[in-house]
Amino acid sequence: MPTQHCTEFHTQGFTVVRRGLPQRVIQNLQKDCDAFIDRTYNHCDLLTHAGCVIETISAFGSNDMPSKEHPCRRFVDDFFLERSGILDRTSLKGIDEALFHIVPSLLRQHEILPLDTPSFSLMNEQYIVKPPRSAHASVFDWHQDSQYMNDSVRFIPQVAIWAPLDPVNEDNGTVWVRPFPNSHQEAEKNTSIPPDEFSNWHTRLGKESLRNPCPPVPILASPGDILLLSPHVFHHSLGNASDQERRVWMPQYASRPIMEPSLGSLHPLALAISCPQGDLKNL
Ligand SMILES: O=C(O)CCC(=O)C(=O)O
Ligand SMILES: [Fe+2]
Repeated sequence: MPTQHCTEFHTQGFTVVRRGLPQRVIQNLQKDCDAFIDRTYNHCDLLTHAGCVIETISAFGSNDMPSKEHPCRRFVDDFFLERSGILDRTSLKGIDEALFHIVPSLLRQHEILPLDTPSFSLMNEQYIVKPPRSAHASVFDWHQDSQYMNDSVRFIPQVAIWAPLDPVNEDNGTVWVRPFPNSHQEAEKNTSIPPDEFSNWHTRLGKESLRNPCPPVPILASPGDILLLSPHVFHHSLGNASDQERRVWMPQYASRPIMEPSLGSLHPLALAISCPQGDLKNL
């Protein structure tokens, strides 16, 4: 039997797992995010130059950005070595736990991505930070995450994790998601979908949601909660009208490594780091 999160993800295009990340991991992510925010402001404006997006492996300043073929984009040890310039070892362990154990184990538990592949990978990691009082500027227009990808890679099954590090609501620019249509009919079906049908299924529902849009729902959530988003579901967010920062951690995973289509097997689109197998409890 598919879990409720599995059913929701494959019928609505998203699901929220409440209290999916423990408090101590949240604290490490907040600390890490703050270090990246400082680092970003040292060389550019987060809002006007970076569009509120901090890609963790690229946010080292324009001169020392790791190239596409740098091993930190493919191997977990090199990834953490690169990031160790930002954070102490203990905090990095918390990030490691979240990125490579807690979230992958949750995705396996709820069968969000096909389970038959050993090459389940982290494909990107970013913080989305909306500065205080940026209501008119920190807006994300309606989009599907897959629309930014080349056709040859957008059909690889993927999921975005959107995990707030501050409470999020309509006032501080939370994300609004437009559920796929026909949720009720689709929910009747067996939603543990075969791996090779993931993308066709979600692509079809994404297209249908253009023809027959459902009302969007705001994601009201606290640190620890995790929104799982299909790459084919439409979403947007308004600006941050509050007087506090709105920080979100957003790693993305794929059922296999996603490489730059024109450049071959050594050049990830962003990251292509295989996740360890097994449950957290077995590690
Ligand atoms: O955090 C947000 O407000 C939206 C971010 C988003 O949709 C994205 O980066 O693709
Ligand atoms: Fe998005």
